[in-house]
Amino acid sequence: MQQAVPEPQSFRRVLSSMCTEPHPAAREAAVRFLATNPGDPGTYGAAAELEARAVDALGELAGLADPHGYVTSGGTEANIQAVRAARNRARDEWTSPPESPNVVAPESAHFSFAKAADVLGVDLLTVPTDGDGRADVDAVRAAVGDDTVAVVGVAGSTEYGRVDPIPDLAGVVEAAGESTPGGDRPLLHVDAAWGGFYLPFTDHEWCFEHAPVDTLTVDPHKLGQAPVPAGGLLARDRATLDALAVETPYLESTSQATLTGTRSGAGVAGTVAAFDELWPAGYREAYETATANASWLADALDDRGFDVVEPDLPLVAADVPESVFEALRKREWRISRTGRDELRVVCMPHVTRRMLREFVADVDDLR
Ligand code: 0PR
Repeated sequence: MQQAVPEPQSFRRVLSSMCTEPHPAAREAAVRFLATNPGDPGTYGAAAELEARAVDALGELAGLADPHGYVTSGGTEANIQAVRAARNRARDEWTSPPESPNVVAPESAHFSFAKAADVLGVDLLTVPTDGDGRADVDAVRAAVGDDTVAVVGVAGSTEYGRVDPIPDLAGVVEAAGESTPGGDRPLLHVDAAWGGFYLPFTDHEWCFEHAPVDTLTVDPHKLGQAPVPAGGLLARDRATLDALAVETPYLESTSQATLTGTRSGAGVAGTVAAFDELWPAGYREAYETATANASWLADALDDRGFDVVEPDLPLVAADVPESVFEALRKREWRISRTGRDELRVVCMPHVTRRMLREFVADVDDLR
């Protein structure tokens, strides 16, 4: 007998994911656009128009009045494309193009930059972070050289939710330009894949309006409450996107800047629907709730004698014994660990106070 497709997991005990339950309006719009491909605007005009709206929406969120970009398959593609654009612009535009291009990133950068470096034949130079897990600006400055095509700053790190000093990194990039004959400088790329939909409600200086950022990753399918797949790549200049374009001889459009060919109109439509529903009040509320939850959980774990990393964006890391961690997993808690083996809880919109109370009750039971 034929087996039906089972239900996916529920979000009831998911504390480790950077994805969440999509907003109902986003889910509905995504279903309607399932069979569309914004990569072929000549055929799927409505999806392509929605994508332009999605880019404008992300530009509004990230402080860019005239944004260029597109809806990617996720943060990985956006980061690969940002590195690729920087590499191509250096190759094609610099007075003396780099012989072996490199990218400088803090060690807190997501592993997608290792993939980007591997795929693109670019060296990835990772530099240490400061004591608080943020990019060490002096270390970045020391690593930047004549062959550096991009400097990466992280706005909401995957492990600790830390935000790098983006204006200071912009200063490093600018100074690098002043010391070359043609004024050629690395591009500054900000990875706000996760943090982007929380950061507008903080005092952090993270985006285009705070510093001369060139490109930025911000993913609707994380905190944007859009369905997977929906990432976002934004660029300040048209030329950056043009550096990614290849000719498309047999399509009605003449060139394509995206990495993948056929793309999901579902992610695009879901992005616009979620943004229309939630920007800005709904996203602000999600941020405020998550922040209160993160601080409640941090206090609860601290009260129980665990070493807690003080949260900045709502992501809590704490030193919990291996045995407790494993026992929690056995009780179906979906939790993960940092590189230093700390328990990591990501306060996404589906993570409620009630869920965290149950979680802490289980911790009490098990320790
Ligand atoms: N940049 C940052 C800062 C990220 O945190 C991530 C993913 C990416 C880029 C890459 O984004 P995509 O995964 O969309 O390509 N961070 C999470 C991680 O690697 C992704 C994740 C999402 C993990 C859902 C688990 C999960 O259930 O941990």
